[in-house]
Amino acid sequence: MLVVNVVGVLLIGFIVWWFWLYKPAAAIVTGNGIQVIVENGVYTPARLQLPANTPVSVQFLRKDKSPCAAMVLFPALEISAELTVDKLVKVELPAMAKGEYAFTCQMQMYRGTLLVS
Ligand SMILES: [Cu+2]
Repeated sequence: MLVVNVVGVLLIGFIVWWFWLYKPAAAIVTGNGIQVIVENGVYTPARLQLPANTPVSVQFLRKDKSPCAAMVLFPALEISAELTVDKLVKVELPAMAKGEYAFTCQMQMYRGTLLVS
């Protein structure tokens, strides 16, 4: 019983760490844009470092067939795009002020962040 509880606590800890605390290094986006793979519940890369006040394009390649991955939303920018499996979908991002902007699937299971600086 104790073992079960310990495993449970570790599992919860891992989930908290994975979904809220873990912050992989940001990929730097240049004028050529960047490609983001949508697979296994994660955007790769999930953190994109962008220059402020500069429009950039992000190409999404969806490899996940589940309907969860079908949309990508940038709520703060009022941008959304439908993603087709195995097809590159280009999303043009406008010039943005400095700050952090989230992008997610429609259920917010896939999560990414734009770091504009
Ligand atoms: Cu989803």
